[in-house]
Amino acid sequence: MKITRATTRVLQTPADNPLVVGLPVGNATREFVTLELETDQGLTGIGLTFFGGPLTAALRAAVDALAALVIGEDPLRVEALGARLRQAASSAGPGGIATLALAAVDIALWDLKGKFLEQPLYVLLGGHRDRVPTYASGALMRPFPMDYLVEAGPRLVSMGFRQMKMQLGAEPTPAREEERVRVLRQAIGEDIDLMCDINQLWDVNQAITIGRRLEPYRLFWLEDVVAHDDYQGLARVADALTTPIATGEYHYGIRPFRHLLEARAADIVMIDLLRVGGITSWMKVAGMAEAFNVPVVSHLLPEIHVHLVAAIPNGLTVEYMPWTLRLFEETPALEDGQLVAPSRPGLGLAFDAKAIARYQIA
Ligand code: SMN
Ligand code: MG
Repeated sequence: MKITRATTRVLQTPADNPLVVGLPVGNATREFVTLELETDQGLTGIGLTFFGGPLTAALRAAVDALAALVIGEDPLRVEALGARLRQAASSAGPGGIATLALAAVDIALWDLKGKFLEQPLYVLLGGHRDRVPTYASGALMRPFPMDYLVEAGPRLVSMGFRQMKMQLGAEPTPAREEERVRVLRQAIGEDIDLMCDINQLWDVNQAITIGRRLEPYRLFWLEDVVAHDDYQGLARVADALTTPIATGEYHYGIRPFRHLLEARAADIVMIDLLRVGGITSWMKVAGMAEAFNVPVVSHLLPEIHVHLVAAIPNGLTVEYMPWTLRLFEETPALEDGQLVAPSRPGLGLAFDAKAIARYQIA
């Protein structure tokens, strides 16, 4: 099989979240770069990437440039092509746009491999199980008023979620931070897993002080409590608290995860499919974490991550952040608080022509 053509698009959607009900959306937008790799066998692999912000046009140009380097090549040789692209972009890497663009190509190559072998990706990558726990994300954000949390938490439970994530980090005192968790925990009851994301807004002492106050609420994890590359600081917090510390979404490539794990800075490793560089690299980080007895969780893109978390023995849960679901025709079903991996070959996803017609801007 040979790759014959690469097509990219920029899609722009409203920056809403269907899990947020009744709050003003505003006119903010999100942009996604999509990739289609066609082959001489009539199979097309799809990939996508984002995080470009104002650099989305540059990210799209990077995907075009890297995808051009795989034209005429055999898409099944994912490592060979990955090495070639990494080498080609080495002066502009190892992080940033080069890695985000590489991720789109890598995802499309794996989609092609699955389609060629007529196997869903989660089976191809290990097939540990066919469904995984998932948690509602982006619905309980730090700017939202407390009375909204009280109403939104139980609504997520009634939608079928058994796990959900809130954010902290913006309240002026530890007591006010604790109050948000206390009120939400009371609203959702004891049986729901509640995660909490700080997005690097605390320092080590705040994280330990506030983290200790939060222990009675039995959080499932505390995420990115301090700067993502402060491995020693994260390790101090992880040591001081019984609540598991999750981190990893901000790292590019596979190597930082080695330092994270060696420093015992994470009880749970979160891997961002795009920043890590695609499916090939995601699986390597998951294996590294397994060797340290550390579970892994995903960041964004639930429709792709369901395959990866389902494939491996140490997959804990998939972040259900529904930003990208509207770009696809059919997306993984939510059943009993779990996300079901598609049984169609490859990613089991197809870009929705109506969404492309509506959201394409370049
Ligand atoms: C998050 C970070 C960056 C972009 C989107 C979402 C957040 C999460 O930290 O964990 O979902
Ligand atoms: Mg996060």
